[in-house]
Amino acid sequence: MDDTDVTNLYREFGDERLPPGQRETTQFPVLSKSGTPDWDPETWEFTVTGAVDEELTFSWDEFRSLPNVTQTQDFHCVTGWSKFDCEFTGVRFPELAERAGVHDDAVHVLFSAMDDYTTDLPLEDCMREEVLFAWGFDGSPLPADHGGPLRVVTPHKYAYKGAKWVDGIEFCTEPTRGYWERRGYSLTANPWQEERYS
Ligand SMILES: Nc1nc2c(c(=O)[nH]1)N[C@H]1C(S)=C(S)[C@@H](COP(=O)(O)O)O[C@H]1N2
Ligand SMILES: [Mo]
Repeated sequence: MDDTDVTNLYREFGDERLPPGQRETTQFPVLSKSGTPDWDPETWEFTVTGAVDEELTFSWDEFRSLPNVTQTQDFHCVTGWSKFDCEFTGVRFPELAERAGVHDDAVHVLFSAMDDYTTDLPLEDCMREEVLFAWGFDGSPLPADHGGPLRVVTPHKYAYKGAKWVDGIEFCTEPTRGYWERRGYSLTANPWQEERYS
């Protein structure tokens, strides 16, 4: 394993790489609340707002020019399947947070997406090397149905914490609730504790 392989992060949370109640699949199923949104690289914008020194806006070209990493990660869906060894390429969450200058009183992050999906996480669960804004999968552009052009991946959480078609993040001084979190899914979503519902 090298430092771009984060598949051993499970050791922080449990004994087994495959979380309890999950089965491994080699497929990559698509789960979306609604259809795959269209996007235009000329008008696409990504915004960083809220409790930051400087609110940021990126065009597609600007976002693609940010420093990026390629990581091998596992992917755990709350509906019970896990896919091992996904290779994602993208921008680390802390990279963006540093550029914006997150205020000391920020505690939570709300991700928003082009299909009006939202999801939320405590800031400390986002400030990790393996939380990526990914535009590449297995050496190719991220497929549109898996969230292309840009999605979040959260290998330490169930995958509903990773917004596909993400186009904005807001740093919040109070906890907030995303689309599935308002509908009964777990706020914390730790797969090794089987935190599926709240
Ligand atoms: N924008 C957006 N992101 C989303 C969703 C969605 O409906 N819209 N579904 C979530 C859920 S419930 C899961 S399990 C994963 C599925 O990702 P996949 O379709 O690439 O397998 O995306 C998550 N991110
Ligand atoms: Mo899901």
